[in-house]
Amino acid sequence: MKVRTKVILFNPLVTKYKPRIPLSILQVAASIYGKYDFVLVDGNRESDPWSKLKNYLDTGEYAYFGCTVMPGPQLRQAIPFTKKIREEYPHIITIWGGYFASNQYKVSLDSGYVDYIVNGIGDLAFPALLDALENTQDLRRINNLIFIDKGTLVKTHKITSIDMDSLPVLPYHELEKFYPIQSYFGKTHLGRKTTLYHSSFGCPFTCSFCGIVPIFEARWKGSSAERLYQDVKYLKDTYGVDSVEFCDNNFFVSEKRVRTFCELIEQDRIQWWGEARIDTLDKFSDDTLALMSRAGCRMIFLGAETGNEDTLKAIDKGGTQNAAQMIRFAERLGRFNIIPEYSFVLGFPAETQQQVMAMIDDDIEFIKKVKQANPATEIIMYVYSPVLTEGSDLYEKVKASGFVFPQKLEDWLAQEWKGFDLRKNPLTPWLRASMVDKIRNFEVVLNARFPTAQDVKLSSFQRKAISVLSKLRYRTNFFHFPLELKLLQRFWLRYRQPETEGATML
Ligand code: B12
Ligand code: SF4
Repeated sequence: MKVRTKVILFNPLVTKYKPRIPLSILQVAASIYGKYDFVLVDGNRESDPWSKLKNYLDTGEYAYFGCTVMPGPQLRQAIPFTKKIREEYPHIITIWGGYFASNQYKVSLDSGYVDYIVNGIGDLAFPALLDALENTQDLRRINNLIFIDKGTLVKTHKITSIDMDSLPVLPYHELEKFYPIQSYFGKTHLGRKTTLYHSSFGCPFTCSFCGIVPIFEARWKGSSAERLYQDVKYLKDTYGVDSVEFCDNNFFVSEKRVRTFCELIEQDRIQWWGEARIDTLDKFSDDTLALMSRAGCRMIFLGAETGNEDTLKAIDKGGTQNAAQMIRFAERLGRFNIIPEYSFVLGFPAETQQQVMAMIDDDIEFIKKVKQANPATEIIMYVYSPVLTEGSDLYEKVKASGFVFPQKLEDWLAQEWKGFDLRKNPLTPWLRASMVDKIRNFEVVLNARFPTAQDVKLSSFQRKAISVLSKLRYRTNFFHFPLELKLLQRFWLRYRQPETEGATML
């Protein structure tokens, strides 16, 4: 084994609350394990991450800075730190990967301080890139790269799937050299020690609002059920993990894979959560749903998006998802003791302001119907924030409205763009403040009327009290200025928001 030049792998801060295991950089680390020396820096765990990076860089031993960048908060460290590295350590080669980097590659490379983008799957591209740079080989032959060569943007061939079973087990012991690994296994409503696990890339669908589509182009490939089980069992046996969040974009694509996994895990008493589509899951037999429940499936995140049939078509939700099915399925899943977690996207564009507002009102009514069918259904509400999905009708509409993404990388740090990817403050020309207020106020009342089951800190008295207090507002659709609820949520309940802090983790 020849150890060459050292690599820094950086996970910028996402959340200060109970950080999750930084899977993106850990998987990238696995791809060079034994070949290149690396250090892992987790911005979620460092009080002063720049000093940490600087200390490493000052040793003069490092040649590469690899940074994972998803949209939103990670930009606040990814952008200034990468820029500073270029200014203070110009010999360091900077490489970005992750969903922001892949979707917003142009603005990233135009900054002049991001040298290479790994576009989508990084497991083969990253070691190949390092090898090529070390040996001055042709980069154009490496898949999944984007870079600027003599002023021209080069986008190499992109693979959109990979044999997941061929990937090495993640080097958890390497992470432990930098951070106590047990501190990543947080307490959630699923269990005492919950971890994240990622078992597939992509999604077979092409919803036109979704950031997965431009990267994976409707491809999905998962590991085998056997490999999945083996890895979860390893986490249980080695670290005492008792619950898992499967953070795949679409965990339930294959009923056969899910069934086999459930049969294998059934005796292990692991509680778990995953993401699915309603129409896919509705095709699963009662027998499979019952098996999932016995095998520890406690909650499933489902993209409901909207109850409006025209909008479902317009956003290319595809498949066979429809409003009646969503209501029926919420009730059906409840029968198996699995909590449906329905996610809605409100505020899509329409011809007129009245139409936009009418769609928001319809969605509010629809959410109330879902709650009636199964009150245990958890509701997550987002305001639509455009994603660069060139060519889709939706994106054409977005462009026609006058919406433009930031033209300079640093513009993403401007105050007005900070809430954009959190889908809180989407800066879309068709949305008026009154519309965003209505969505947010409804959310406050809804969350008060039905406090989330995911917040294990809330006592039953607190749940009951806030629920009773909001009953009248909810029943009469009076959502204006819910100040009393906001104050209680903030100061008494210290309420968490699953849509920004993650689906289930505390
Ligand atoms: C876990 C997770 C989080 C965690 C934080 C993770 C962390 N880094 O600490 C939490 C829950 C906090 C989170 C928050 C948000 N998230 Co998030 N998150 C995820 C999730 C579910 C898993 C990420 C992961 O670990 N994947 C596993 C790894 C192995 O895969 P990967 O990241 O793709 O990495 C591979 C390649 O991309 C590449 N790569 C990645 N990084 C790098 C770096 C280098 C140097 C190289 C070479 C290669 C490389 O190589 C890797 C191996 O092949 C993804 C969805 C998904 N399935 O990936 C969404 C996802 C990335 N999140 C997303 C978003 C938008 C957010 C938010 C900004 C908004 C929101 N409301 O969800 C918030 C931020 C809120 C806040 N307050 O901070 C979107 C991005 C979509 C887009 N438009 O581009 C995704 C895709 C979810 C989705 N389907 O919409 N998130
Ligand atoms: S089903 Fe979900 S993950 Fe798949 S393309 Fe649609 S929104 Fe994206």
